[in-house]
Amino acid sequence: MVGFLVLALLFQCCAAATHTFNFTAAWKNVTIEGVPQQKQVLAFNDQWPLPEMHVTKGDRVLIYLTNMLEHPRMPTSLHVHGIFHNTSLGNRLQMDGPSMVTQCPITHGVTYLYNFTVPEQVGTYWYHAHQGAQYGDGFRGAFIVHDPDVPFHYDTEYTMTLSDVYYKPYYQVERDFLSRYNPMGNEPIPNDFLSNETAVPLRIPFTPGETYLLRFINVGLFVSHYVTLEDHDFTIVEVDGVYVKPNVTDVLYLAAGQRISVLVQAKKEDPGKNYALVQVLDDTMLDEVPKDLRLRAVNQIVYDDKYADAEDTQHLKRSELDKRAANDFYLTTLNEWDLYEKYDQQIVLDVRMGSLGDGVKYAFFNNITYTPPRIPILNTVLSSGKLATNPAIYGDNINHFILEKDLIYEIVLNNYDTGRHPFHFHGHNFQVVQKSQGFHVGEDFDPALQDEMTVAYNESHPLMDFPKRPMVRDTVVLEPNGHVVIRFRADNPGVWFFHCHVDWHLEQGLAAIFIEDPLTLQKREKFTDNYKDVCKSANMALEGNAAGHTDDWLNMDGLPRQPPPLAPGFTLKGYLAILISTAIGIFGLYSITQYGLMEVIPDDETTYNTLKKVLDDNNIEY
Ligand SMILES: *[C@@H]1O[C@H](CO)[C@@H](O)[C@H](O)[C@H]1NC(C)=O
Ligand SMILES: *[C@@H]1O[C@H](CO)[C@@H](O)[C@H](O)[C@H]1NC(C)=O
Ligand SMILES: *[C@@H]1O[C@H](CO)[C@@H](O)[C@H](O)[C@H]1NC(C)=O
Ligand SMILES: *[C@@H]1O[C@H](CO)[C@@H](O)[C@H](O)[C@H]1NC(C)=O
Ligand SMILES: *[C@@H]1O[C@H](CO)[C@@H](O)[C@H](O)[C@H]1NC(C)=O
Ligand SMILES: *[C@@H]1O[C@H](CO)[C@@H](O)[C@H](O)[C@H]1NC(C)=O
Ligand SMILES: *[C@@H]1O[C@H](CO)[C@@H](O)[C@H](O)[C@H]1NC(C)=O
Ligand SMILES: *[C@@H]1O[C@H](CO)[C@@H](O)[C@H](O)[C@H]1NC(C)=O
Ligand SMILES: [Cu+2]
Repeated sequence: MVGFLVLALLFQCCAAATHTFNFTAAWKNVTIEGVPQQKQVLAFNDQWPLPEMHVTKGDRVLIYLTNMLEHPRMPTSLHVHGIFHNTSLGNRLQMDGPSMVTQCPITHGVTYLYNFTVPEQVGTYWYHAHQGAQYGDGFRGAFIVHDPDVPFHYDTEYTMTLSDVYYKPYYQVERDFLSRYNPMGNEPIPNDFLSNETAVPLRIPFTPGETYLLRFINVGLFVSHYVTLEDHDFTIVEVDGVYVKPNVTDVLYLAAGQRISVLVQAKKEDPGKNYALVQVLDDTMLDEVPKDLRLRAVNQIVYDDKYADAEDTQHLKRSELDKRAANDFYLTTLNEWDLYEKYDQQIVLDVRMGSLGDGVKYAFFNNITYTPPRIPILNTVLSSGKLATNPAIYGDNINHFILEKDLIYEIVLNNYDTGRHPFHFHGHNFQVVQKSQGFHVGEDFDPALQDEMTVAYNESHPLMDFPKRPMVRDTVVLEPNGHVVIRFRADNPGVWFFHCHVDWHLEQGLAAIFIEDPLTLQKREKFTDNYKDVCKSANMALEGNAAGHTDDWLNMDGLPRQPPPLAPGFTLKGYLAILISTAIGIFGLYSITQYGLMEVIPDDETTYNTLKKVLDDNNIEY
């Protein structure tokens, strides 16, 4: 037995390859096929789209990332979505990537090395910037972990990314979004969407008789996508890096961050035509659907270039797509991971949207909007000794929970909001043990009625039977006014981000932090010199509490906190009224002198446009 183990270890050591990627990130203006204007993207080594990364289970990955963003300069970081960085297996948490959580932001001219192995995972992942909503501007790509023992057969594989696209740089879109001139918090409407980073139909060659593995990844910032394929079946075999019992369907639904891999059996003989692989935008997520917004892409499964392009003859309606889309709750993992029958601790997270005193619309878990601390949370964990288990040293604005080693946790997510929220957990997969449908999907709503409209989880009256072998994944959709209940074992010491993968909502603060078994983490995790240099360049201390203090660990002076609430009795309507009367004042002025306007309008043309939109949307004449 021991001999066998040694052999196995030897085999692992020598068979594992090292993949080195050396990337310099910089802005670049590119022409995306089908997009009518140049788009500024984040390129690697002057190339965009970014490369797919392919590795094999057990391999070491070295990604050198150098920040050369200029005009504007801004920090960056890179996260490989779904990878566990399991410290029990020799990995390091400081390679996970979310800025201000497990690392300091990489500032201009600085290089950070992401150095990790993938000892226990296979399947479809992706990498993206984890700094603000930066990945929306193209800092994203597929990360595939090949399995030497893949449990199904295929001849050829294709990866296909799905995303939304904004023509303006993300930071401009975000500035208008998180603004008091957008008091309803309407999410920015994308200009278009992309299939594998282009806005023209993809052409995917098929050979009769072959079996294809198609890996779909939603790498977008916001909107979910449906995918259908004319006259062929999808057999789902993998979801978020987890093998599932083959499940045949003809409609897939992918929210931001999610992956689904399917097998497709090509026709046995040349069918004499091509077929439509249709991608449909989930427009119920948009507050308003502009008439000129494209909602469908008809990609081509090409048996022969000489055949005419296939059309979307089915043209499935939204209701039909919803009815037919595979429901992940009813999938079963291939390795039949039994339900955690009981939990040790329950954490309830109520999702709400609301305005704070600055007039901006925020997102909350239990009325707290995630506000990054002064120094990365990992720095606080590693420098605080025994105090690391004391929640007080992390401040009161990051929605943190200290988890105990090996306990089973249940997280209940109740959605007091009409939006869809794909929640992603770093460092873990979780069991999805309850998942309600959406309520009032796409309806107009009165925020005051959210509580009555919401079907929160009632533990003494669950909506559905608990599955014996629940679905396991790393990103799950919380439906409008519904709930989701997930369970996991705290078997991966770390500081794990839990957040909505609609990045606009993350920017509004829809995030929590799970600080898992920090004392064990302290024993395993040592900062590399490179990590320390990155913090030094970012002018951030390696030690201290959330506010950066080391003298008094409970002193929170200078801690970044959410803005104060709206003054009592000061309703959103009231706020809007003041805003509008101010606007009318300004626009009155506008009719007098255009120069005057330029001086009075605080910001710039953008503000002018958003104000105009507020007025127009409310049918206010000016
Ligand atoms: C990465 O590329 C840069 C620019 O070509 C080079 O200066 C640097 O030495 C490379 N780093 C590694 C680790 O290969
Ligand atoms: C891209 O184009 C915009 C608008 O013309 C310009 O402001 C920006 O500097 C350009 N960026 C790069 C990297 O060339
Ligand atoms: C990557 O990490 C491993 C494990 O800690 C270490 O042995 C190796 O030297 C690191 N590689 C580089 C290039 O720093
Ligand atoms: C998408 O683009 C990548 C290259 O970036 C390519 O390897 C892949 O095959 C493309 N997928 C499809 C479906 O065309
Ligand atoms: C396939 O998925 C559907 C839900 O989309 C579910 O009802 C069915 O039981 C699943 N079948 C298998 C074999 O997993
Ligand atoms: C959050 O705010 C809502 C609405 O103001 C209130 O009903 C609820 O009790 C608060 N929840 C918590 C956990 O404080
Ligand atoms: C939860 O379900 C129990 C049992 O059906 C019921 O008595 C109780 O009123 C429900 N609670 C809420 C808040 O709906
Ligand atoms: C991390 O590795 C340990 C040891 O193999 C294992 O028990 C644990 O389940 C792993 N955690 C995760 C999240 O994979
Ligand atoms: Cu969300």
